[in-house]
Amino acid sequence: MIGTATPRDKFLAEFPSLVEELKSILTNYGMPAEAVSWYESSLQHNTPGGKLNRGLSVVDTYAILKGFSSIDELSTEEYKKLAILGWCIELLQAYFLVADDMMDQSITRRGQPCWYKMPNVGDIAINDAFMLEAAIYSLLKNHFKQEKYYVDLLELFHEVTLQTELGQLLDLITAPEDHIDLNKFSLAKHSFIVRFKTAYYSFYLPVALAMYVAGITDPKDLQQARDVLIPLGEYFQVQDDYLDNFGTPEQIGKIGTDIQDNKCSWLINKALEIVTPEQRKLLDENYGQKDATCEARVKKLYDELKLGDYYHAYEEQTAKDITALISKVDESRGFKKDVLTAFFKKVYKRSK
Ligand code: DMA
Ligand code: MG
Ligand code: MG
Ligand code: MG
Repeated sequence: MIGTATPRDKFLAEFPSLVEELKSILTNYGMPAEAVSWYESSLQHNTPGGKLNRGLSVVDTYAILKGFSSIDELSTEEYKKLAILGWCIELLQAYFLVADDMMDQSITRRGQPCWYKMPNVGDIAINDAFMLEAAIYSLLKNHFKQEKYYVDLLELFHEVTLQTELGQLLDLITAPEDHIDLNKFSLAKHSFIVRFKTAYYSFYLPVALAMYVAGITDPKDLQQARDVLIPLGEYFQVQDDYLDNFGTPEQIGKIGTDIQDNKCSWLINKALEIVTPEQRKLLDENYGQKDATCEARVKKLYDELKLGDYYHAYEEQTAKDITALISKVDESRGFKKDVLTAFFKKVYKRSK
């Protein structure tokens, strides 16, 4: 029923026609039906099915910038444009996640097997990841080529893609599998990694895209958005690190791998700050080992250290800091604090 459709349903309803549009690009190249069908499976498995927060935020941000009280005030044509940009972020996310799950050797994602773990997929997932990224630029060309901000959109996607890849690079080389050295970690290094691997594409990108469409593009306003959204994205990845250990697979749709993967997670960094020498020895011997017994020892120590309490204190302090940052935003050129408050509310105290 249209009357009771949620914003998520409305956004999801735009996806099938984008899949058809993307398939038709392959068909027009004369690709065999088998390949078109493979591409469709990859798009369907990897793109919808998450929380869709990033995609939905493009639409929400635009509505707030326009002074609308609900997304229903957008015209049909306006809604479609914003939703396509939202789906472009979800495709970018799909591209990163397919690769991330291979690199992190994860098992499940969004309550299903990771794409590379699906029957007959395996390493073909590498090429599928590239094709998910390529889909972004096909959609942008088809729907935005006529807009004066087309090049801005392209540059923005290219820049945040590089930033994310830089974050992923640091995430991976800080977590070598064969050489465990917890001295390489620090909360400062963690902050740098997560701002790059998560905050730019998940938080700055959706807002910046909506700003370009709304025509609110003074560099000072883009900077104001970035100054709040990057710390907010850092907080979001700290939540992800917390949930990797303290969330259940049913809750988060994935099985945590950070301890076995030797990741420079917020939890290990907090633990390293407060451990006794004996506890440090336990971490040196068990962190980063591909072994469930070693992992269980680390998890038990995390409980004994009451890392959950430290996390909740961090969360309260961060909420105050971000609220203070938002209150300082200058709205004189048309940017709106509500964009930032709305985004903050979506992630504050999240449990999935
Ligand atoms: C997420 O890092 C970053 C990107 C760019 C996918 P992660 O490996 O902690 O994510 P997840 O916990 O979802 O695998
Ligand atoms: Mg991962
Ligand atoms: Mg990762
Ligand atoms: Mg994680």
